[in-house]
Amino acid sequence: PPLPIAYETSPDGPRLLSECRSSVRPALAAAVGRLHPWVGEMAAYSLGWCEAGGAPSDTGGGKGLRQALAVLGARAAGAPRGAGVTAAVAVELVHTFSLLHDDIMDGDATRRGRPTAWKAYGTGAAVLAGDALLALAVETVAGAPGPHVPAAVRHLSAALHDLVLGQADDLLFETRPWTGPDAVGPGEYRTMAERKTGALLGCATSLGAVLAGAPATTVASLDRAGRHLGVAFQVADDVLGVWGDPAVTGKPVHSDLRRRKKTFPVLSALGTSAGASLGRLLSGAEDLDEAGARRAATAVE
Ligand code: GRG
Repeated sequence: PPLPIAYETSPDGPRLLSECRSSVRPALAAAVGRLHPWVGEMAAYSLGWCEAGGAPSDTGGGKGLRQALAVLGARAAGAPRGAGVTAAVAVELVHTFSLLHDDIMDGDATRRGRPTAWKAYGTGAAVLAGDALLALAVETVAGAPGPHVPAAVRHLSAALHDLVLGQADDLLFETRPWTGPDAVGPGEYRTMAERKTGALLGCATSLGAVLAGAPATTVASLDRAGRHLGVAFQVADDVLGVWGDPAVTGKPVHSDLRRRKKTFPVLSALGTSAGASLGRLLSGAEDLDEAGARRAATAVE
């Protein structure tokens, strides 16, 4: 059925992202400014606002997709501008926290073309910075004006639980075999992606509507749209992890294959007639060398 919300399209996605990022930046900077200076520096570093050591710089940070979805989702629901900005700040803080902790869990050395926070500041410090960002996100929603704040805090918390579940699914996938009855299936992959990536995108599109007291059907529609987008986004990310140009992705060529990650293209290929030989190639614990990764990429293709 038609959704009870307005929608807008733009021929210029990057411009829209940049406009939304600029409109959220003062509120995001004010929130980060409330952190302990040392922790705040790590947060600012992770957001691309300074160098390690604190010297100001602007490396651009991330694309700002979640911020833009929050601003536009709130606008689509007819929420006041402030509700969209609050939602954008909260989801960007959660996103930054999740990347900080994810980079530690994965042992990744670079993010957005720079050393990851744990590489620049040490693991303990980066865990702490992530913790502070998560607390700040909840505080941002809890401190918003209006009678719908408790519902918004619950909405954000539900998304955080899904994020944890998605990350848990992803980690547990690593312990599962490549082939046979215990292998990871496409349905499980979808659930994982919807939680790990979709939950926060769904929260982004819908949190401003919750803060503004929009009808439950509007909130559910916006949330569902964000979740679908999250699954599509994760699949696209996985495709880039196999075939992406390192100059664009910032990751080494075949990085996900070399690390034997159970991503969408790989799991799909395992279900085909070439699956058994691909499964044999991927079975093992060590990272694949470049020749092995190239053979795996050909098999996946
Ligand atoms: C909520 C307590 C709690 C834990 C979270 C660490 C973790 C548990 C979950 C990790 C979730 C995660 C890192 C998902 C990956 C999502 C993803 C594809 C991120 C990349 O997003 P982009 O491309 O990044 O929008 P930029 O750099 O543009 O911001």
